[in-house]
Amino acid sequence: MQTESAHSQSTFDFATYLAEKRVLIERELDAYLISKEPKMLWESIRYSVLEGGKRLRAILCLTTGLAVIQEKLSTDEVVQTVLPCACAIEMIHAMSLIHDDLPALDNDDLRRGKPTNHKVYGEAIALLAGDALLMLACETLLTKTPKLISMDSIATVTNELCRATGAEGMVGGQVYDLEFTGRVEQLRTEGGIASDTSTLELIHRGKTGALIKFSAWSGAKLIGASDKELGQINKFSEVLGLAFQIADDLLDVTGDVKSLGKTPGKDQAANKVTWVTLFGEEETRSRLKHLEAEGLELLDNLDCASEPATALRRLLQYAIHRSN
Ligand code: GRG
Repeated sequence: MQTESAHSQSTFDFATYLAEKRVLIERELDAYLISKEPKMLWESIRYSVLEGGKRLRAILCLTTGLAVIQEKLSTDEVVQTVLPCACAIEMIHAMSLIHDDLPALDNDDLRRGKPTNHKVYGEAIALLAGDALLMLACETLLTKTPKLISMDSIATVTNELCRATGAEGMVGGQVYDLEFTGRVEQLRTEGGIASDTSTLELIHRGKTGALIKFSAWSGAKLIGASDKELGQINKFSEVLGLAFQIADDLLDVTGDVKSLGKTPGKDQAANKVTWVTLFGEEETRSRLKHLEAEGLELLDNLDCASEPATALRRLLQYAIHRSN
């Protein structure tokens, strides 16, 4: 195991790292999603995929790919190998936001500082754009991943993407979220399942955690990480995914519409089960602090290249301390 040097931490320019990776990802997404017929469908797809977003999941995927120590590929070759997968992840993420914002679910008018997809294109097109993106993500991973990666490995990664997105992952988590909505008071007073936070973790692991875990795992897997390395990355990304969602819950009460780009206070208004609605702000902040320490410790024990190790540290801290 290699502990990252203080020197590489202090000289690492995280803002530039994020900006450069975002440009790469957005350029690639733009090329994959060239507008065709029917025009309205493609406009709707491009609106939600290309206009805004932190690209955290895609950057995580590229970073774990770069973190794998191997001799065969240059940095650029690693990035080109993992980029289709990173873009597929952004497609799945964008579709989940489109569907999440629909009146049948969260009924939001604002996303990334702009009207939500269904407000611009109507509910039917928004629904269909999401459906198309699901399939486009699989197609991208299967057809754009460079041929130097075996079809077996690509199939394994595609299968995991399907699992992370479907009933065992994001969709399942969203259903738990719906099931517990409106039951904050009941869970608070009855304790039971909520008293050991397992309700929250059940929701978060699926709704948000599964795609974040996949993002970290897939980058490393495509570059040939060992089972041991993948196990370590999985442990780290479980902490990251949970911390990311808890920070999101906190932002719902502390953020403002301008920096969030969406309407704050919606969790409380909808009586959603979140860390903040169940345990309050102070307890939520304390949980985040613990998760940050746990995540950083896991990274200390990760055997990986020095700059990506620093990037992973900063990604964890960014996920926790972000303002949007
Ligand atoms: C997958 C078929 C299928 C349906 C989706 C709607 C739904 C089922 C799941 C909801 C998933 C969801 C929207 C979870 C919330 C995750 C979350 C905190 C999103 C915000 O992510 P950021 O902050 O967004 O990374 P940006 O805008 O930066 O990309």
